[in-house]
Amino acid sequence: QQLDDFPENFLWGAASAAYQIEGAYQEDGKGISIWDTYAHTPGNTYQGTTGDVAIDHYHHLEEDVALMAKMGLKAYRFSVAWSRIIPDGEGTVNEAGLDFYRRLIHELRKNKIEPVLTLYHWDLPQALQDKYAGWESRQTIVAFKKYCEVLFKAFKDDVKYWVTFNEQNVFTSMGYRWGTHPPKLKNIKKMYEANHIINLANAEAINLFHELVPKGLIGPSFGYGPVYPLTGDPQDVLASVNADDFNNNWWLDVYCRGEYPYFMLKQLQKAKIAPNITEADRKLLKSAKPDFLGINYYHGGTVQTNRLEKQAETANQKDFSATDPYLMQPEADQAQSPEIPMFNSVSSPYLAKTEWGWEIDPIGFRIALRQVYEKYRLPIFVTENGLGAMDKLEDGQIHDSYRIKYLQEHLLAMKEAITDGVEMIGYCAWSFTDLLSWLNGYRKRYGFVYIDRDDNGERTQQRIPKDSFKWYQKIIAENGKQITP
Ligand code: GCO
Repeated sequence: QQLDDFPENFLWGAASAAYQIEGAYQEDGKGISIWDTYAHTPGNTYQGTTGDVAIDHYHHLEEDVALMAKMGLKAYRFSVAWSRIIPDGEGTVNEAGLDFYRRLIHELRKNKIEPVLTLYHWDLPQALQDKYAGWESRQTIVAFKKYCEVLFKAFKDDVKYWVTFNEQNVFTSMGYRWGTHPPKLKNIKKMYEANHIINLANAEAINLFHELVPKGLIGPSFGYGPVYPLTGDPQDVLASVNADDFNNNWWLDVYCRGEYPYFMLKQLQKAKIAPNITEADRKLLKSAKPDFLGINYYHGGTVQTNRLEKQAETANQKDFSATDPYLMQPEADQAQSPEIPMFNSVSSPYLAKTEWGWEIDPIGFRIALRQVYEKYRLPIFVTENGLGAMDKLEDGQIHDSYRIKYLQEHLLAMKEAITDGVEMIGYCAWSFTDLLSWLNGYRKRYGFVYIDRDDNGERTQQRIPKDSFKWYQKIIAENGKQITP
């Protein structure tokens, strides 16, 4: 088919997150976050890597933005570290913390790069965790609202695009279901409760934003993947319907429709693990409407029925990687709550995988964009998509043709989705520079810009544009006209 052009003002961007790049974890009055504490605890991260220094973006701000300008980026998505702004989460505002982001936003604007500000990318101030058990308490909503108000007021004239929560589905599943992120719990009742509290915080932030920043646009970023049944057996299809609720609708329906998905809520209530939802909560959730939906896309998932005889037939397909947060791994829930109807995650027989065992599925990207737009009819901002790989320096360069191929295929799928009719604001590749992977240190790299540092030390922190840098530069310059070579 003849593909439509990208919209004229399409925001070609790249993304990052504070903890993964900034470093300077105790500088200029910053407080400690739950990620500082978690990474400092032996055994929690790959070879004990921490964000203490990360890629030292805090001290390379001008240099990093100059590289973005050189690339021609139209948008840059970053997150603000709450503990720089309010070190204990709820008390005094730290002007020096605000100044850092002021400088960043100023540099971006000067270079005609649209800032896209994420309010929460997982680094909760430790004090709120200690005092209130973090997202298990409604006190944290009060603190979050205050933090948001500070940022809305400070940046309302300079930042148009705002993201509330990054991948609520991922950080709550890792933190409360699998115990691989802070607060390192395996307690699904608490997971659903924390999610409800975060949903309320999300709604409060959106409503406050619309009051204080009427010209801006705000929405959450969700880690979305389509769900495929392994076969056309109605048992597997039913499993995929359950998995879609469990993985996607549970969050997206609340964000976009202001209510929980009906069947799943009933199931959780029966299993006595549903959150405590008051009438006032329902009203609040209904009242908050995001202006766009942020989608982070890496891959979807394939499921089959959890009937035992069916499972035995395909046992060899259950070889998925333990470090993949986008995979449905319902065993933890089943063990704790056998009543909930479930499914089993299996590898797709149709898809190749990355070095990290993540399925490569560009058609799934088109499907994802179509599904989400069909259901919620909100403009979509792709806030993350990219390939994690073990890049190797060769004669001072990175020849990442595999990344170019991956991105090419995904951009083409996105272009097809636009031609299908999906309304899109922009696309932020993950990530601009290499950065600290939460659990994989510097082995797993995503950037257009290589950073000379590794898991054992800081090295030079030199910035080296990869081959993919030039490739993306050209895509942007031509507004995506020639995606295939
Ligand atoms: C990693 C992850 C992250 C995420 C990002 C999610 O390796 O640590 O892949 O980089 O993609 O933080 O928003």
